[in-house]
Parts: sequence; C-alpha cells; structure tokens
Amino acid sequence: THLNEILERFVFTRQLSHDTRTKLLYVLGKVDNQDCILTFEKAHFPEIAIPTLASSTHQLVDPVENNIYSWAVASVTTREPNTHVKAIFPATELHIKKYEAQARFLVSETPALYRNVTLPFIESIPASRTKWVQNILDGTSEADVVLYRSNQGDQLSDTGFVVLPDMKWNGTKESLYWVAIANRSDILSLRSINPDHMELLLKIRKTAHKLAKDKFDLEPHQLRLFVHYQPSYYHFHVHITAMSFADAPGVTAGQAHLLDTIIDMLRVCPDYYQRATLPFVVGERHPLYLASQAWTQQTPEE
Ligand code: M7G
Repeated sequence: THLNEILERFVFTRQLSHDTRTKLLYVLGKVDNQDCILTFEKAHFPEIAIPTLASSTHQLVDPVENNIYSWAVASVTTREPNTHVKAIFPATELHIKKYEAQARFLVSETPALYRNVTLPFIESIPASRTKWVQNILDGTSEADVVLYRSNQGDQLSDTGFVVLPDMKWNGTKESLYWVAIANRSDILSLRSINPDHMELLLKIRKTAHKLAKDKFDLEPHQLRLFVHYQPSYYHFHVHITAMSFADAPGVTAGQAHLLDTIIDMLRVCPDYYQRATLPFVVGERHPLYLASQAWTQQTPEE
C-alpha cells in the first residue's frame, strides 16, 4: 500500500508518544482494520525558505514584549515541505510496543541470560520482520538511493555489505545518518561477533569513512560508527552518523557500541562478546524485559 493511500484511509486510534523537544510524534490508527503507525516529525527549515521566513509568519499568538525583546507563537507557512511523514503498515504488536512512551530499564545480560531468554526471543521473530533488509540487499527496494554495494567477489564471500541512507536521515550533513547492512544473515547481533567477522567490520569502517569524505567532506573523526545492542532487527548492521548529530536517537550508553571498540575488543579478547555480560536498555513493554525479569527471578545466582 502506498503512503498516500495509507494517509487517506488512516483512522486515528491514539497517540503512542510525543517528544515535544524533538517534535517527533508517533500515532497509532487503523487502515482497513489493520494496525498502522504514523510518524510525524517537524523538518528543519529548508535553505531556500530562510530569506522569506519573516513575511511567511502569520497569526501571532500570545505575543509578549519587553524592552528590546519580543516573542510569540506563530504559524509559518512556507511552500516547501515541512514535515517528515512515515508509516509502518501493517504494524505488529512489537512495533507498537517499541514506539509507545514507556519507562526504560537497564538489563545486564549474562551469557546464560542470552542463551535462555534473548536467543529464544530472537528465534521467535518471524523472518518477515527483516523483509525490508532482504529487499535492500537484493535491490527490490531503495536501490536508487544505495550509496555503496560490495563488488561481486565480496558479495559472494562473507564480507559483502550495502551502505544506504537510514530511514531516520533528514538529508543534511550535520545530521548524517546512514546504515551499513551485511549481506550475510547469520550474524544475529553483537553477541555473534567473533574474529571471523574482522574483515567485514574493517571493510565497513573503511567504506563508511571514504563515503563520508567523498560525499560530505567529513573526516573519520567527525563520524560516530556504532552497533546497537539490543538492535530492533537481528540482521547485522552498523549505524553511521555525524558526530555533530550529538543527540541522534540511539547514541546513548547502554545501547550504542562503537565500531572502533568492537574491532579493538576482538583483538584484545577474541571471544569477548560470547563471554561478556552485556548491558542493554529496554522499554518496560518489550518482551525481552518481561522475560529477562522472570528468568532472573527464578534462577538462583551462580
Ligand atoms: P536497529 O539498531 O536494529 O534498531 O537499527 P533501531 O530502530 O532501534 O535503531 C535499524 C536501523 O535501520 C535504524 O536506524 C532504522 O532507522 C533503520 N531502518 C529501519 N527500517 C525499517 C528501514 C528501512 O526500511 N530502510 C532504511 N533505509 N532504514 C531502515
């Protein structure tokens, strides 16, 4: 279903979350009786509209004046698009739980908790959840925006990957947000990472650095490359962001693991990610939070 049809048929149910600082709103509704999540995010001012913003400003509400200072809330109507709109349709229960406002907690995942709780959870996720990844890899979707695709040789070996704009990217240099997706689907997450993957990680890092330099003149030290633990999608990928996007969603401690650290960790301790206790931030509604709580309570400490 195309986005415009979804928008036409969308029937509002309720608001899931609204970050009034980042102006990011998630709403739940129905389209043809199936769940649909819409995201509305205020866009930055387009460069071209800036010189005429004053004359595009109307309907001042609650104006205040004090000496040389004055302010109000207004409606600024430019002809340029001003809102990023996204849809997830049909949305699953897991999507709804992900975007719903909720308390976040930190779970310490021991290897035993991983084996007993996280891995069964990952295995219970239907393959259809990463259909979008397969579509990118086989060129069915987003092929026109792909920034890099490994050559044939790499694609056939285990070191192939694709780099493309992340769905979260607004297109600016300051908020650069790309994603590198491995061709192979046997690396579930950071937990699976071992020295066999070194070549892939090094190639991703090198390629990300080169692309950012070529496209935006960004140096390696102006980039933050990281891997989420837990990710939302258990098909290995690396987030490529500009350092200037300091509060990018998901750069927080307890979620983002720097690619540099991962590469270095493999050198220092090859089986680190299999042996480590890995912390992760999780929402209270996430199945992993509930399952890990239950498991920890019924398992005596070693
Ligand atoms: P993650 O760490 O698994 O989950 O990263 P997160 O969403 O909690 O960060 C997946 C990344 O892929 C995120 O940065 C998403 O914004 C991005 N992403 C998700 N989808 C469904 C798509 C998509 O269809 N296309 C593109 N280009 N990026 C996506």
